[in-house]
Order: sequence, then C-alpha cells, then structure tokens
Amino acid sequence: MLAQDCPSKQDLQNSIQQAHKLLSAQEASYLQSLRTLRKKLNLLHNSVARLPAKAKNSTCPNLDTPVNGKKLGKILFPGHEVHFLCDVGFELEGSETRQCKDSLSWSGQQPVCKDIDECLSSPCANGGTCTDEVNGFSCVCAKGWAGPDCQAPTPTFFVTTANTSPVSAGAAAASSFPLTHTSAFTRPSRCSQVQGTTHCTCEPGFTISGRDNSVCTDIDECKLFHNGQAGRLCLHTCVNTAGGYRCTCPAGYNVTRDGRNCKDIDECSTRQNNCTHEQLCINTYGGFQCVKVECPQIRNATYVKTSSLRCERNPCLVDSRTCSQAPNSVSFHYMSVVSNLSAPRVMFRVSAVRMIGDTLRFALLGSRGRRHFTVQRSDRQTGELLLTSPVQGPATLDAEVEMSELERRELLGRYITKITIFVSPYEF
Ligand SMILES: [Ca+2]
Ligand SMILES: [Ca+2]
Repeated sequence: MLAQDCPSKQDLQNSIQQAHKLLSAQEASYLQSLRTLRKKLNLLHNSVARLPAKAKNSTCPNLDTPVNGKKLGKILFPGHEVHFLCDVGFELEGSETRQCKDSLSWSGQQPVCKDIDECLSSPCANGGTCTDEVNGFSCVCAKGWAGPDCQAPTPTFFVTTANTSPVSAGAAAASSFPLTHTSAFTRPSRCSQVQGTTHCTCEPGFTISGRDNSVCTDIDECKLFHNGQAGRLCLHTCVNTAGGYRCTCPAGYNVTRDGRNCKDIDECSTRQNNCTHEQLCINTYGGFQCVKVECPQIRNATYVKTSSLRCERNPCLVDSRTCSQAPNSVSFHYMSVVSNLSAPRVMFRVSAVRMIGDTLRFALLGSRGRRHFTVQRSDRQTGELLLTSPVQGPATLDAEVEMSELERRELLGRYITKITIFVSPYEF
C-alpha cells in the first residue's frame, strides 16, 4: 500500500523539469518587459535632450477674448487648450477650442462672436416688418395687428374721435363708437411652446378661433344654450356679453340673485305705487293694480263696509221684498296669477261659516271670464270656483260666486263673492 502512495523517481524528475520550464518562461517575459522599459526611457531621454535650454518662456502667445464672448483656460504651455464661448444672442464663428502646439503656435482660427439674426426665421406674423436687435428682434406690425409677434388683432373696442374744437368738446366723448361690431368680442390668445407644440388658451368665456389659434372669440352662451336640455339659461331675455352673458327681466321684475330668474317687485309693500288713499294696492306679477272697493247700489237696500274687502247689508225695513232679496253680503277678492296656468284648477273656495237653513246652493253669476270658470260643490258647505282652461295674459278676469242659503226652499240669504284675477303677461 505504501509503495503505491509514494511517487516514483521518474515522476519526480518530470515534475522538476516542468518547474524549470515555467521559470524559464517567466524569466523571458520579465526580461522582455525590462527591454521595453529601457527603450521608453531612452526615447524620453532623447526628447528631453532636444528641449530648448529656457523652458519657462516656451509658451504660446496670449489669445484675445472675443467681443461678446468668454475665453476659458489661461495656461499657454504646449499641449494645453483654450475654449471660447459667446454671450446669449451671439453665435461663435471660428474655432471653439484651440490647442497650444509644440511649435508654440495655436491650432485653429481665432473665433468671433457674431450677433444672431433673429429675423432670419421671419418671426413677425401677419405682414409685420422685423428688425434684428442684440439678443432679440422687434416687429413693426401691419395695420390691425399688435403684440410682440404681430399675432394679436389690435384690441380696439372703441375709438374716441379727437375733436379740437372747444365748442363741441363736450360732445367728443359721446362720439365714441365701436370700431367694428365684432372687435369687442375677440381677444388675443395666450400661446406657449410645450415640447415643440404650441398651446393656446383664452380668457374664460372665450374660445379659440382663427387660422393660427391666435384669436379668441366670445362664446355666445345665449345661442349655445338657447333650447338646451338643461333648461333655458335665462328665464326671460339672455344678453350676450364679451366673456359672459347676463339675463334681463321685463319692467316690474328684478333679476334674482342667481342671475337667471326674474322676481316680481312688490310695488305695494315698497311704496313704488301711485294708488290713492281710497284705493287698495294689489300686487300683480310684473306690476300692480289700484282698486276701489265699492259697495253695491241697490234700491231699498243699503250697505256698510265692514272691512276693506267686505260690504254687509243693513237690516231691511219690514215688508221690503227688494231689500230682503238683495245680497246679505258682498265680499271682494283679488288674485294675481301668472300666464298660462294649467287647468283645471281650483281658484277659490266659498264656505258658509255657520248654517241656519237646510240647503246651500252655489252658482256662477254673469262674469267677464265666464268661459274660463265653473262652480262646483266640494262638500255640503263649500263651493269651488274652478278654472277650466289656461288663460294667456295679460288679462283681467272677473267671477261672481253666489252662495244661497235656503230653509224648506225659502231663501234665507244670499252671499256674493266677487273675484278678480290679474293674469301676468308672462309665465312668471
Ligand atoms: Ca359671451
Ligand atoms: Ca308686482
């Protein structure tokens, strides 16, 4: 077993021979490196030997800094570089970088900074004339155009004609007139460049228009929402304005706080009426009415006003049939409604406060608005005045509802209610 583990004499001799070969190869490589190093050292030695005796003064000549530019780098020894930059608005012509050569001269050409001609890209739109300036340009715009690039229409809404005559100086302000009808409804757009794309925006209420997106035109909200599904913009009249709109209401109405609806002015409670002391002021939609409540003039019967809206018959003389058949009371009732009220609709109810007799009858007496009304009973003691068809205003309708009380078919009393209905010209 031991004899097998130990290498033979031959094996050992082979191994030693291989180690010798490896050492020889390393030795050869090492010597090669040394030879190369020696060569480089000799070359360096030769070049140093060629250098002039006074190395300190061996520099390239100083370089000028270009007008409207900068020079970077101050070392003027051979092998060193100097760089040149131009100010904004100028472009470099010549060499951007110059190197000091071994011959102590600079490579390349002395650069100059030349003003960039911004007019070359024709920046003045709409026929404007371009003038090149340092780091920019200026445009002289054609008539009707304004702005730095002549892209905006001249914002002329009004032109005041100058009048030098002192006599008519006061009239000069009044002679202002719109230059064109549409100019007040256009504005220049605001454009910006984002990643090479032009984005133009308008003031609220305006929308982009025009070939080059340079003009913002007012949105006509009144036309746009005329019969929109969301409902009308204004209850009454829509007035388009530059950048918006406003609603107006007819006389007798105020525009509500939301700016879209109309609210009737109560002339009666705000003393904006001209009713006399004897008259009653009745507020109506869009106006007011002055009414005078007068008790009926019937022969042999006299009436007394028991309230501003009610007359009651004085007791009759014995055996005066005319008097006893005259209405016991006449009440007045005034109503204000809007035009085109849907029908049928109960407008008024007449009730007996207390019944003495056994029967109540309700009837519609002759009236101006008879064709619009009917009277019906809603319960034993109540009659209703019913509007049967819509009424287009402006209109004033009258109706007289009579309530008769009977006891065994004998008339006990007649009670009349006179109803006046003021219909507005509008549906509000
Ligand atoms: Ca508008
Ligand atoms: Ca009113």
